[in-house]
Amino acid sequence: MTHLYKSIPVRSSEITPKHEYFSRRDFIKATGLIAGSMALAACAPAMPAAAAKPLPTSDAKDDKGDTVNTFEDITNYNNYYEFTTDKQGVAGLAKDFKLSPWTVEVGGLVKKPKTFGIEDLTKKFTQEERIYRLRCVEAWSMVIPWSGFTLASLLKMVEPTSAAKYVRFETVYRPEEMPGQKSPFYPWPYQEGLRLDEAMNDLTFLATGLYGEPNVAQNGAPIRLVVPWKYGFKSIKSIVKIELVAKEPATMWKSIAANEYGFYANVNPAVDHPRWSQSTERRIGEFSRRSTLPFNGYGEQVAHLYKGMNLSKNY
Ligand SMILES: Nc1nc2c(c(=O)[nH]1)N[C@H]1C(S)=C(S)[C@@H](COP(=O)(O)O)O[C@H]1N2
Ligand SMILES: [Mo]
Repeated sequence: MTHLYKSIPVRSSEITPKHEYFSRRDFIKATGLIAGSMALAACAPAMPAAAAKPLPTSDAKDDKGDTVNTFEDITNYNNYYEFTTDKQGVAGLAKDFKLSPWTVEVGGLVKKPKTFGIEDLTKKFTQEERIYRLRCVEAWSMVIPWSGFTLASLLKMVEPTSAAKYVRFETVYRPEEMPGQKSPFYPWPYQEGLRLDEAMNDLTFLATGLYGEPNVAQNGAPIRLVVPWKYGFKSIKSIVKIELVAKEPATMWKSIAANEYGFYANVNPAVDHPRWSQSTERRIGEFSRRSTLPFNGYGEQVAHLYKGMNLSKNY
């Protein structure tokens, strides 16, 4: 059968570095708060309850001094194709997504395979906050305050065997709750992967919380991966399965378009996407574009993982 799969539909406004261009959201902000909330009330889905509470982390900064994005931006501008390809439509469609009961099966090449209930994961592992930049391959970015725990702490518990070289992740498959999964254009379920040393790096995080509260469905609740030095599509949402494997696993976007979305997908301003430049990005909430940093600004922690690899190649 021939591939029906579509590639990421990117509006030219997302990728053209034009200072005159304002997204609808920037425009709402620029025209003021009252007009903004009216416009949102008229056409945006209801906000989750957490938005009504005071948000203690709203002026927190990342390691570069960049302020976190608002809870509203983070939870209303999402890529989550299981629901829809419309970033501003995910929140509404994800409202009734069932977050419990939830289990994560961890197995494959490990000595102690185990299926964890989500409560085990949020209680048995020390939860910490990590403020990370998220750089989407479509050239927009945000700063997001997650909470959760390192993937390394989970992997250590199941004891990978010496044959384990990669980690494979799988998103839940529930087409009755996720209308996008009825689309024949994508090879569901969404799957992703990391090399074992990438998975064990201290930056690699399993997020269960956002803005000091439990995470919300549109951002990948109840548990999602966050790999901040890679393009956002590596950070797979709503995980039900983690498998240690010997060979590089198939990943969703690579299986759709290997020339556009590689397995490694490290943020690299020097390697353009075949259809657009990766040298700059639009930080959601800002008016002008900013330069994209190698490894999304995390090179000190991770560049050593790629010694000897040709980084000018799009892997
Ligand atoms: N299961 C699943 N995970 C996913 C996606 C998706 O469509 N499905 N989109 C990815 C992409 S392209 C990005 S940029 C981030 C967006 O995360 P956010 O909505 O929490 O900002 O999630 C990633 N994880
Ligand atoms: Mo993305």
